[in-house]
Amino acid sequence: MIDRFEVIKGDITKQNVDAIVNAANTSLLGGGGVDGAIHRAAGPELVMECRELHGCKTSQAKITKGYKLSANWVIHTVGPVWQGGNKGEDELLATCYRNSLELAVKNGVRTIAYPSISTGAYRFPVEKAAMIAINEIKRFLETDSSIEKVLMVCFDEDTYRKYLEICGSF
Ligand code: AR6
Repeated sequence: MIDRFEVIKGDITKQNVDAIVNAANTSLLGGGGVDGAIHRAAGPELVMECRELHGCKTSQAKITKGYKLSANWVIHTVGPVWQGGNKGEDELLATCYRNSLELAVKNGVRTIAYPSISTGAYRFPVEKAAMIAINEIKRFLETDSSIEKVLMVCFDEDTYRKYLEICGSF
């Protein structure tokens, strides 16, 4: 199972995988951070398809094509905004990972890359988010045999180190 999950440092838009996950907002119409980078790399057709989806609730996931990306699919999920930890943030974040993985499997995705959902503009503490992300992905891989590879793509050094550290402790 361990070889089916890997933490790397890099740019998610450059990954050669079947699907990349977007840390979107409820409008699904784009934004800053990884969302902005994915929309820029995919081209304007992505937002056109997103408009047809009429938004997405926090912790839910929706799928579109990848357009100019090397990935065939973009799975958009909306992480929780960190509000101190007593507003169900942990469970909402865990549900993002579960829902996006389920949607991936339904669409025949075998390789998938994740950004660190909610730890940028949404201010979720990175160590806590890493625990939740890695726990959910590993639990999913234990019961699923169709996903061949899950990459956790960390953009900055600090996030990368924290995910590596948490991954090593599992
Ligand atoms: N590849 C991988 N990770 C990236 C990239 C990239 N190209 N660019 C940034 N990151 P954020 P959130 C990292 O703020 O906290 C948007 O405006 C970034 O360093 O993108 O879920 C949406 O529209 C951080 O570690 O997402 C929403 O409004 C991680 O991705 C809101 O931000 C997540 O940071 C969502 O906030």
